Amino acid sequence: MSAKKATPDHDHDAIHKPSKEFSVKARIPSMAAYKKLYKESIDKPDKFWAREAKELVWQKPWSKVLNWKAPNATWFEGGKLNVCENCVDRHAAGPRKNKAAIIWEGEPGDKRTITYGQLQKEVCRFANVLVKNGVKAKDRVLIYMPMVPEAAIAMLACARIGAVHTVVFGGFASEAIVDRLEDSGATVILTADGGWRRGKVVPLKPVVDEALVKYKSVRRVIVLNRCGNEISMDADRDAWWHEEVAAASSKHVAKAFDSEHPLFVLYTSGSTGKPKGILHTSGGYLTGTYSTCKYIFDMRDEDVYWCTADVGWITGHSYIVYGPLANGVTQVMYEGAPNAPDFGRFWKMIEEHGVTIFYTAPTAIRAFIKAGDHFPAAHDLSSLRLLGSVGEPINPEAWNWYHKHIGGGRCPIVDTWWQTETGAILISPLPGATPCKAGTATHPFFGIDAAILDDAGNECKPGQDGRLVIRKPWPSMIRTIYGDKERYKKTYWSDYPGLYTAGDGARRDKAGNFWIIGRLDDVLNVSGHRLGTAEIESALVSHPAVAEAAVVGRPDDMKGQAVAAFVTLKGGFNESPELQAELRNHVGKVIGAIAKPDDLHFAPGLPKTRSGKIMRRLLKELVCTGKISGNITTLEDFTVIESLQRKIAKPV
Ligand code: 6R9
Repeated sequence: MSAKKATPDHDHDAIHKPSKEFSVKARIPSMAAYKKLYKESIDKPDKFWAREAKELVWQKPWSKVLNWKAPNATWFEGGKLNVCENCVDRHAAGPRKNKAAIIWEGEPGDKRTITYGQLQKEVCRFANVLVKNGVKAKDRVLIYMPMVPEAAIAMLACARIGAVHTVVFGGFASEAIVDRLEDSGATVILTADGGWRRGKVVPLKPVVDEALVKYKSVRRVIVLNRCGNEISMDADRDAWWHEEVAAASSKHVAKAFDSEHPLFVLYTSGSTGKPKGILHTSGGYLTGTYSTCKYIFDMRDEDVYWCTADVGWITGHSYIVYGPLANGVTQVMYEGAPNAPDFGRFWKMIEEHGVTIFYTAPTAIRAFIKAGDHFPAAHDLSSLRLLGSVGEPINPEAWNWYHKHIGGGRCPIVDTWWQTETGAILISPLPGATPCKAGTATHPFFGIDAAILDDAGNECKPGQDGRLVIRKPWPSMIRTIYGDKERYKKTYWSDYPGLYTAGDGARRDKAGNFWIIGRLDDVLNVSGHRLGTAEIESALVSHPAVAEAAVVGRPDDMKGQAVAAFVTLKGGFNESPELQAELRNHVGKVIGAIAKPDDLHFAPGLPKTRSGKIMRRLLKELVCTGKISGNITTLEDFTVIESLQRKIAKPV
């Protein structure tokens, strides 16, 4: 690297220690307490994880905590549990019966509160519906729904009867459904007529119909009436959710399944090849999501927690459905877009519901910064006590804004690093213990043996870039790529035999903090210098005119790779050759001349996945070939690519 600091200006280097007030009440109140328990969890992982798992309800205890023969792990062998019972019944049977489990808002403003007692009845009814429709343990059920409580109910009902759910984002097109049906062999689909997004109905059932023209093996489609948009129903194949549920009993006995019983398959799209079906199982996954919620979000009975993810993303699985419900917390769930009707929506909801813990993504934070400080300023956000971030490296500009304008300077921010494959958070501050610094996910969670290795497999020195690996198995880890054990081994376990490679580049500082510098496929090599996309993007975003930036490499005869940057501007700033030059120089000042973008394109928007990640591979294709031909089924907004293609053809 040519420079150590991406953004030396402002107070980006400030270290934010947890306040005394937060620490005294926190489960892990100091770094000394973290270090002690971390050491124990690494020296004796069986002891640590057994203690965590014992806080769940097991119908039969395990005989062995871990059976490990890389890359195959069996956690809590011999143990039997029902995941749904742990998330619902055990709360419904106790003092949490009348406590709100889900406080839901639809985008148009409709509201529902579902208590744990009611949730249990709904889940039981739907489990009976699935059974009546011939769904058995291990059968795959595809869920394609909007963010409504029924999406969570559908997932929990599958878990209850041992069926394997595979949730597909409500924003994906029929092609993505066909791919996932073919790969998973699902024969039943749970969907809705449509969902609300940005003031409009996004039709869902018609997309399913389109997919089923190509894929013929689905025998039942159960359709929730959410929006009342016109849809067609196939009398032999399709059934209405409300009619099925009306005829079903609200009593269902939860049978126990093996700890390694498959719980769900969630597809992630790689840059090449067909999407990978990440398989997670029951006992270990639930232990991991339960335990991380308890320590990292410091969840309490009195908390009102809100994670803004979609259930079609792993964050929605682990930190809307399984982790929070296993902890018996009250949570807010929201159907629509953050700017419906305007960018004040989230802050209004936090005020109204008294949200105490808020978990969102850097992409959303950058959109809020662009929209303006007056939106959060118009609301009382004093109920908040803890903030979280996930999905991408959070650039210091966004971190500081989040800390000041949402957290009122008082809330710790947990920058949580993890992946679909890891099932649960692996690297994150603990809010009552860890001194935080903008842009670092800080330290590994208990039981997580994270390291950064060079190409030869040696541990990198502080400041040196390398590959992020995990050296010991953990309970919520991926078990395989569905139907493709070879690809599983090759993708995650072959760079360094026996170690899990995350595919992310990272570096540690002298204090041991982990800094994630982005996907290894995205790292640039400019004249022999490795440059993380995250750093150059951070530097660009630290300029007052820039709302968001994406950086990719393009081949260059002289330098190997040249730096191409795409920049969206904040309101009030205009595209001009002067600003272009100023931004290039700004990167030069912040990082060093080596990182100065060779090309700088102003863009109206950046191509992103529905979960908010910038799709750099599309931008790379664009700067290398002038057009985009790769797979774009996971893209959120297709018009962004069209306008960028026009731009590249005719640069400023
Ligand atoms: C949970 C989730 C995984 C990839 C991961 C990394 C990036 C996620 C991050 C982060 C820096 C963080 N990522 N959290 N990078 N800091 N706090 O996002 O899962 O969709 O599978 O993506 O996201 O590159 O490898 P998934």
